[in-house]
Amino acid sequence: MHNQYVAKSRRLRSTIYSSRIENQGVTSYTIYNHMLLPAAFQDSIEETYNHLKNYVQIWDVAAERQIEIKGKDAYQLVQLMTCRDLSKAKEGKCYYCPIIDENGGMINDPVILKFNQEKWWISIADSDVMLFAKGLAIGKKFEVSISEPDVNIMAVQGPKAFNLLEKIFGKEILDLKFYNFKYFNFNNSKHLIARSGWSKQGGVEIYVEDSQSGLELYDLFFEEGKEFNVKPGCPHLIERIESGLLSYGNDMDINDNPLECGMDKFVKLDNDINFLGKEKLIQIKKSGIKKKLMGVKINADKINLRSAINLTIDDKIIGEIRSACYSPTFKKVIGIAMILNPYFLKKDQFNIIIDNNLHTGEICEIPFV
Ligand code: THG
Repeated sequence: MHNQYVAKSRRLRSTIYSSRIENQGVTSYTIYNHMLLPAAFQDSIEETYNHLKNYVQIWDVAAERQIEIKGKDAYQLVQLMTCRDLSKAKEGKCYYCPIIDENGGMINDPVILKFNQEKWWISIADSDVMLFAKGLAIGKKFEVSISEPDVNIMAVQGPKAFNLLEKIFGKEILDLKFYNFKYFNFNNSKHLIARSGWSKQGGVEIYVEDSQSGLELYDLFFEEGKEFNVKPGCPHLIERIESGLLSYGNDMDINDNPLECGMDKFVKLDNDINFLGKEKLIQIKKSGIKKKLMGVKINADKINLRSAINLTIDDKIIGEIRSACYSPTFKKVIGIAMILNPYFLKKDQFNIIIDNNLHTGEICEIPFV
């Protein structure tokens, strides 16, 4: 088998960090929001897994693009798109929110930042939320402006993240609470920093608006981080599956609703907020969901998913596995699977064929650890 290359172009946007991570040995990219998102560096997947769980990594996650909603009707538009109740959202806080269509189908699962009632950022997963937002705003004649500002997020993730951050931003950074954000000074520039990130190893995300200052900060992290064994990294397949962080387009898409995705705590149906698909979700909740995202553990030592694989019991399909990896912690393959009713209620053994070989597995809860 040969490796294929993705031909870069203006359409597959580079980030402000691309030339740096290419010097630092990035070996593969995926495309996310029409932008390069690093997927691997030279070390093996198990080496980078151990490194992320013990030290600190700097990630180019600029592909987590911001959709800015500004203006008199900004709150109304943001609330119209999500089933999470944002009516009492606080300034300076982040909210993980399902964005859904008129059928309750998942459009995206962004982190939403509230600056104030008239300014929000939607930090999107991989789908064109700006177009969806523009369509709704035009149809509803909302007084808003919708844009994608050139914000390039750099994540600092890992158990040593705050040792490194404290060296640069001082003790004040230690007071930042989970899913809160604040501006911090660096040289003569201000950077929005949120305590968040697509791993469960701790850390922050820096929403870089001043790219020159952001690149100076990037370089300084590697200089000051030597004593903490800092390395460049990227969202990690094994760590994110073990932690139960969902990946839009892989684990769920427009054919799945947030109740099927286990997002019940982000679905508000019993007050008077107004969002698309509310009636539909009320109906679905009443009649009960027909499938649900669950964890699976498979007695195998290798898997490389490119598309979903069916899971069966006595040759009957009980669901499909949508993301998977070999877990060094569980010493078997683990994955995220959409399991049909009633099988998600029972934890029966199932069969799966991987590369023409039959394996057995079991259904479990998410997160795994
Ligand atoms: N950070 C930022 N933007 C993002 C992501 C991010 N945009 C794209 C993508 N990731 C969106 N998807 C997710 C999926 C899971 C989480 C965040 C974004 C996540 N969930 C936490 C959890 O499940 O514990 C927290 C949820 C909560 O309790 O509020 O972190 O990573 N800026």
